[in-house]
Amino acid sequence: MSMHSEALEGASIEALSGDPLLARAERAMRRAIEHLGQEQTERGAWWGDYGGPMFLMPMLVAAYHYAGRELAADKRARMLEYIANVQREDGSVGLHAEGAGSMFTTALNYAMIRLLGMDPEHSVARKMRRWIRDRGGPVGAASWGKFTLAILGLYSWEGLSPVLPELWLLPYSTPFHPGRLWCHCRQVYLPMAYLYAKRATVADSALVRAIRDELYPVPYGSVDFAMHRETIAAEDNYRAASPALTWANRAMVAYERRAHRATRERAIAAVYEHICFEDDVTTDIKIGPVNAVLDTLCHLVAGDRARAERGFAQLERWYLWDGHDGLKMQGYNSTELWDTAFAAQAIMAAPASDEADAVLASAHDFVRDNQILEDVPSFDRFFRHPSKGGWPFSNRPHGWPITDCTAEGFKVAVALERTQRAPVPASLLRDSVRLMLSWQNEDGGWASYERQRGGAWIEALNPSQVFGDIMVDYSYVECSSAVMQALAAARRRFAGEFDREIDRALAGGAAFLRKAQREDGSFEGSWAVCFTYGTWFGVSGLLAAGASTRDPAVVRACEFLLSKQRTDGAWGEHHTSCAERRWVDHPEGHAANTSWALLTLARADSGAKDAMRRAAEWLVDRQAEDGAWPRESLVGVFNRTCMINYENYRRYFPLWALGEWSKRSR
Ligand code: LAN
Repeated sequence: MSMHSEALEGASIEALSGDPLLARAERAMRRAIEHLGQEQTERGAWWGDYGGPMFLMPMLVAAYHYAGRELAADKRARMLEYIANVQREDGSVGLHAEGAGSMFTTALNYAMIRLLGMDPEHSVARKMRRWIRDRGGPVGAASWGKFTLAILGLYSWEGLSPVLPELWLLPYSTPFHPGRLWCHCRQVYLPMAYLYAKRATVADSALVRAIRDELYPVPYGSVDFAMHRETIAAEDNYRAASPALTWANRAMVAYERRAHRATRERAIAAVYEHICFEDDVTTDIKIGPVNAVLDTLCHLVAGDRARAERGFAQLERWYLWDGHDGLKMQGYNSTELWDTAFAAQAIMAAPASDEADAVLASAHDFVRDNQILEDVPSFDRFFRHPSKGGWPFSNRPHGWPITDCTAEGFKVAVALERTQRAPVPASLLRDSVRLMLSWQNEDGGWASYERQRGGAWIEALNPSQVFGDIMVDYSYVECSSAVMQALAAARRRFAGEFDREIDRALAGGAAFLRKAQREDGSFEGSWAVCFTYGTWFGVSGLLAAGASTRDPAVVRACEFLLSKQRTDGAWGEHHTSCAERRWVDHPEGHAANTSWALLTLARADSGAKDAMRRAAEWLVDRQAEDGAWPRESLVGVFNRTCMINYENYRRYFPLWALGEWSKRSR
């Protein structure tokens, strides 16, 4: 479209509304949709850089090294470029790309750059090495770091707390049975138990011996590793060991000395069966990046070359991403369903156009074609919940359904049902409703993948040191709210069919959200930074359950947001909000934070018209030439401490917020 006609159209809107800001917002939305159209993949999806965590790629490179596999030279070079880009001034590497240095990730990335062929005298290597050695070396790394180094022959298995495969032989009634753990935790410790039991270690080599000498400030042979099981660098100690964990670790060390051979063999076989099952139900993609690597290593150890091959093929196909700052390993196999469901809803909130309709039609088809159609076989024997009717975070080949992804997929499927030639069949929508109902927890909320199966007390046994809240699948504000919004849509769509069940579920959900609201009116988010994100979900969930915009909980939430607005109209929250669990100002306004706050105020019909206008104006001013918003600091998070990049949030959340705000301001 020429500048001239754009100006003319803008003028006509301005004339209609008499409000130049609304006209500018409308133009911004049109450009944002155009940009989204250009970014949409052939399959109708959006998919973006999902890097951030800095412990993933070293694990991948360790697996390549173990297998004696070479990564292509151009890939190796781009990986090294990435590390040079995220290395901190002081030489360290953070747990995530923007975090302060940790021994866990600095030691692992040092091993990685050396395995990738970087010269030890390269300035990147020299600075990193100095940081590690000045702090006593890898004996202070968090447990997953020591574990990976042990596989590489850069740490001794003696220096680890055991990861016992025998736990998988316990009856499910045991309160800490692995089947009760959060699926991501369970799927990480599953292959770890196998690799630990096998003490799987790469063959000794001159390179390994050289890296040992470089990493440790004292001769490697002189380190008494058994003395360092509980050693932890201050930088890595987010969750200090509880007395219960210390006791459990010591008990396991004692057990390990006397482990009964036949039982150990039985346990290894049971664990390996679960690992193969995970291959089979995820098209070898696996639930997440850590078990994608570790399971593949297990197949190498087991000598199943075919499974190992398939594992490597899927790792390269799905988990590697060549991004703006280098080649990295992603936190999931893709972000497609999540991004597509949000982008579609953002576009639907904006003024309609032919271009928007075309983009929506193919987005719809992607959502339709990536719903999960079947439960996994013998799901209960493998501690899986039913899957039929759910949606995953990424795509159907991955296959694990998630509560809030199901909710967002369902919302899009229903919203577009009447306008599409081949919508999701009603029977599959019903399956989805039943699945969402089946996921509700006793506390009224919804967790991420499954119902909560174990008590929160198990968190005292969290062995990771660097992550918070990984042991069981807790109810989350975001997941609960998303499902509640979807159930409210289902109640309208299937009037009369599920009314009683849905009403009961919504009442429980609302009770959970009210309890989760903090003194200051905010809701804490768990999967993005932090209180703007959580409050958007908290308020949207309450409204979906029928709360009025005058409800004191809604009003208090808005007051909280207004108290955090910056003088320039934006909101900006620093990622340390998540670890510290209190609001921490970001030095700058952030487009995603601002969008979530504006969406909340608009939906809550807040009287703060001027505050909303200033937020909208900030967003409009901030839009970049290409129709997106500029890349800002990382805004995704998991387990309180680790940031992750949602590249597309800057493409659709501002659009969504401007859409909902302007609709209500006309
Ligand atoms: C994800 C990605 C998706 C995300 C949302 C759907 C956005 C969220 O609303 C619910 C939680 C979920 C499913 C989620 C949980 C934690 C994950 C799986 C990740 C952030 C992607 C990577 C992360 C995983 C745990 C990384 C491996 C590290 C461990 C501590 C096991």
